[in-house]
Amino acid sequence: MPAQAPSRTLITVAPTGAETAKADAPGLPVTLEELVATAKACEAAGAGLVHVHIRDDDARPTLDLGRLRATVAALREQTSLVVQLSTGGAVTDPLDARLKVLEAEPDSCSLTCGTTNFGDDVFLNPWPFMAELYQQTQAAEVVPEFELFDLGQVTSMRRLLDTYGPPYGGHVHADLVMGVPGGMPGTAAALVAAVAALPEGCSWSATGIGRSTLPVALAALSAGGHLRVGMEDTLTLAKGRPVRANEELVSRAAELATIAARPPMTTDEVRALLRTKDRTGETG
Ligand code: KMH
Ligand code: ZN
Repeated sequence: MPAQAPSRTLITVAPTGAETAKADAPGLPVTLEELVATAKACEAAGAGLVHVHIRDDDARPTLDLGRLRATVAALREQTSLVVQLSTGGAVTDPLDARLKVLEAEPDSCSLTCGTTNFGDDVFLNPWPFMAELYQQTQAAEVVPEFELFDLGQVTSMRRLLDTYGPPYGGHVHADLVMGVPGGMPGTAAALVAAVAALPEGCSWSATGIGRSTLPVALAALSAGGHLRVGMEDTLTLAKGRPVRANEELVSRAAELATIAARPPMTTDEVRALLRTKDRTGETG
């Protein structure tokens, strides 16, 4: 069980994801220019970390290494956000392409701790893939964020730590992704159960997909967690009110965190929490 609540809140923005079509959400950032503009606006609104999926010229998800490198470089140049690349990609992405993401040298990467039914699809994360990815994060000095879609995945995260030792930097940070059809529900009860199973000293954030966004954010704040928000997870601000831009979700999260007397962390505070490598001067 993690220790006491932190005094400030890490707000992660996940602006794009791999599942939503631009046609269905016009505010979704799918070009590099849109992504950088979104990242700047979200940083101004209180975000400290950006969780990145990129798209190709037809706005379809891609793991193209050249594009990933250019994205890391542009985000580093134009924002001070911690840059986290998704190694989850899209459900259609092969495992070997997902491993190569680390070659783009992000500050952090996501690392999902188990296979999950994902709506009608399967998000594949077999143990040998997780183990290989984890060891590669250690070698590449990239801080993993353990993505936990279900309670059993907490056990798999602990198995990784027990088998291969601590992550780069020595600090463990997890993110509860709740409310995916096939994963744990986006409820306070599920959140409390997952948090109780986390290792001592571990920091954690939570995000609730779709309708579970607000219940999960409020539960996370009251249980001492950090927040992830963004159009990867949430396309509706309120009933009948689509999200127009990611910064709306970040601003709302920052307000909630401030009401909880745990205002947003600065990007320097996020780096200190996660113990990311100083890559100043690197272009990605
Ligand atoms: N797009 C989902 C299948 C991650 O970024 O690591 C996986 C996902 C998790 O979004
Ligand atoms: Zn993602």
